[in-house]
Amino acid sequence: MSALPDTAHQPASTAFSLDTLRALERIILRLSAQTIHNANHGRDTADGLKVGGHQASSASLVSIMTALYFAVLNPEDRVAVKPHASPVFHAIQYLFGNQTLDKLKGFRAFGGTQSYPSRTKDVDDVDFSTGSVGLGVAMSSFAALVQDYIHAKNWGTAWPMGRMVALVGDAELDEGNIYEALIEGWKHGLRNTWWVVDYNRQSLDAVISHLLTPKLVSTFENMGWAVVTVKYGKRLEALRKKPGGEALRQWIDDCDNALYSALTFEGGSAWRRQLNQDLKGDAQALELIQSLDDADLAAVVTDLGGHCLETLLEAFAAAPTDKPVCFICYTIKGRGLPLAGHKDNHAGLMTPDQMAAFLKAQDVAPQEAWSKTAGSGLSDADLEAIVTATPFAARGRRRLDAPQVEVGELPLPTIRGSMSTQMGFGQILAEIARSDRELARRIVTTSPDVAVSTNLGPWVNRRGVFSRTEVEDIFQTRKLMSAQRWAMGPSGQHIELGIAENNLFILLAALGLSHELFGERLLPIGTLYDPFIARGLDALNYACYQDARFILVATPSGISLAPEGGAHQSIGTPLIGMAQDGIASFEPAFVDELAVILQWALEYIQRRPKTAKADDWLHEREGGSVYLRLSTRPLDQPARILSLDQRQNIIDGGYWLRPPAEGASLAVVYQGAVAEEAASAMGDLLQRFPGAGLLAVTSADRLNAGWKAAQTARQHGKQALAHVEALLSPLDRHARLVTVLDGHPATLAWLGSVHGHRTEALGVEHFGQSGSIGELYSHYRIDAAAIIEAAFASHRR
Ligand SMILES: Cc1ncc(C[n+]2csc(CCOP(=O)(O)OP(=O)(O)O)c2C)c(N)n1
Ligand SMILES: [Mg+2]
Repeated sequence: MSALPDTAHQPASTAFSLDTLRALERIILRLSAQTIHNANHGRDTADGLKVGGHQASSASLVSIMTALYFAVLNPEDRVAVKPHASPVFHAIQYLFGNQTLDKLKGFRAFGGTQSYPSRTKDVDDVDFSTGSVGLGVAMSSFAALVQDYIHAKNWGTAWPMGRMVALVGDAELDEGNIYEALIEGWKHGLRNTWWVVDYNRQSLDAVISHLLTPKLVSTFENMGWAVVTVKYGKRLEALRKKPGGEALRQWIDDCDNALYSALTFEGGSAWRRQLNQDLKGDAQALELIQSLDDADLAAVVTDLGGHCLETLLEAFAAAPTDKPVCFICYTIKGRGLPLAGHKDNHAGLMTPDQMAAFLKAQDVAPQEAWSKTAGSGLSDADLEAIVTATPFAARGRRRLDAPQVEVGELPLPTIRGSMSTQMGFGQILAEIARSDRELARRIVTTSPDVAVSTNLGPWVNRRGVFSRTEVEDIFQTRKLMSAQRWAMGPSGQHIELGIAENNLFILLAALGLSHELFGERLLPIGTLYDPFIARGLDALNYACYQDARFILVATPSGISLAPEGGAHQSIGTPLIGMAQDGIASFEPAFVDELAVILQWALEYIQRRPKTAKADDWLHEREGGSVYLRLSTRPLDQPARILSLDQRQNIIDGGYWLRPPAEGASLAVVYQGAVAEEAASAMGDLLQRFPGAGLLAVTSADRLNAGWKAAQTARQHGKQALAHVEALLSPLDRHARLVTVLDGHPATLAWLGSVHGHRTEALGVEHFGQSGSIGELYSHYRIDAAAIIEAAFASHRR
């Protein structure tokens, strides 16, 4: 067994007094409420749309975030902030000096702070983007796994191990992807992960059932987590010790969440009425209630652990370090605001009158609403000293980087005879695995239980499966015949996941940000079946939104998997590949094309954003992720050596397999596995349409993007010619196009708009039937006969 790397450091401990932290808490609550208030009442929005923002959800997390950022977190800790607490995060960043007042004033406006923390669009120190609830939570645990991966390789020594933290809304825990991540985390011995639940027992629509709590606790414990319940604050604890206090505490424990919320909203006199009535048999309790005035009574019965800095600090400091920890922190949604406790407060906004009263109560003059210190008792110099002494703020903005790994020429397998792109992919990766290059060391593969069936087997055999501890392959040790050698250990370079595509994409997001989070470059390659992209689509979008960099290999695809069955056929994925921002999609037909694309992709995923200025909210993307739609259908491989020009054309999205004569009246355009049908139809069509061309499209996405870019440039008065415009230029003005692919016909149908060529678009619109390739291609009309018929039909129009 190899030595385990250290776990994350103990929570930071600052010398700040509780009074100082309380002062910060006041400031942060006010700034977050003011940010939202200003966006809704202080700006002219012109279009009449509500701006929104979540004052109550933000207030709910203020104490927890104050404690964490000013007293607990270290710079190496990374945080996924509950999306609708974005204003709290930005207020803290503003105090740290990482955020400008202008951008706070521009909350939810063009170029301002984002509605939900964004790595790419916010200029301050966002660790993980959030927005689609549940995904940021899972991201924290996969980031912890990636951190373990890096340290198991003895990399990352310049940056200490940190704790991956998620600030979780309690209703967010309804998202299924969280439980997929919990199970996967358990399998991988997850650690260095904290999920801090903002347990306000309110969702967007309603107050939730209190019966959920024990279920949550047992679920987490069952998955190997420690659960720390932070229920009562110090004032409530102190009250308990007084005569009658225990009865009062018991009443609170038994109180229905909805009633507790309603009373919190109503305030002191309502509490008194209710308690006097419910505890009327208990003289001591009644006396205790009597001894408190309305304000004190309301304050003490709502003194929940999630708002008591002292209790929070103790809980964070005492948390176990050998396992992941879930803190269930009882909170009040809207705490400290007139919205507190109301069941409809999710999107509730303070009125201008309420805001004015709130500022007044905070001892803040209207013109001081944006002040960093007003009403807190702290001076500017105090604040400066506090920020300087805050461990988390010590290293400024924590966006790391890592050198790019040289890709060079990929070692290639012998490509001859008949081969599918999926087979080719496996063999190319196997060649890389055999090489002793840095490139091979930095590649990490992952798959949701389809490593073998997507042809990752040879790579895994050579490079091993990752596990923090050595696990022998019993079949291997017992010398039982098996094609797979699945020895597991810290040096392994394949992370095997259970069947959960959400987890695949979130792990790819974490692996693909490793250089920025942990200062170590990884080249992640994830494989799955093409139709199941849809299962994890939101998580894929999430990964792209954060500009994580990875290669996605999706195979088998389309109806070309034939007998494998209708339920596994994919139609819409080429359109997903085109429409998804941040990922360039390709569908090569031949293995030599695939090799060119893969080599380019390994470089493309490492490109840095063009401008890395501090206020670069436009985040001009350079490079991105890559999606390869591959096939299990074997095709005869062309015997050729690709020229530099051809290689470039393959990357740009297409090339003439048979160039058209000048003024040709027909072009057949194909993408992917139907290359054979297109070529065969071409043979027949040439007799009727001499000079017709055969265009191989390797990336409809890149062709389309290039066309759009050229159009935009021309709209700006610049000169531009897109690759697709140049490709189609030899054709006659009245030429016809027949496009064909094993996927939705709209993928290529737009080609007719480039120069105004009439187009017959063949493709697959319906699915669900198993069969042989011949039967299915004929049934769905993507075979040679259909191409020929379309060519003739188009000329009759
Ligand atoms: C995937 C997804 N579905 C729906 C939403 C809309 N939404 C935003 S917050 C929220 C409820 C959040 O409740 P909770 O997590 O308890 O947070 P709280 O505001 O109570 O702190 C919903 C449904 C979303 N952001 N993401
Ligand atoms: Mg909630």
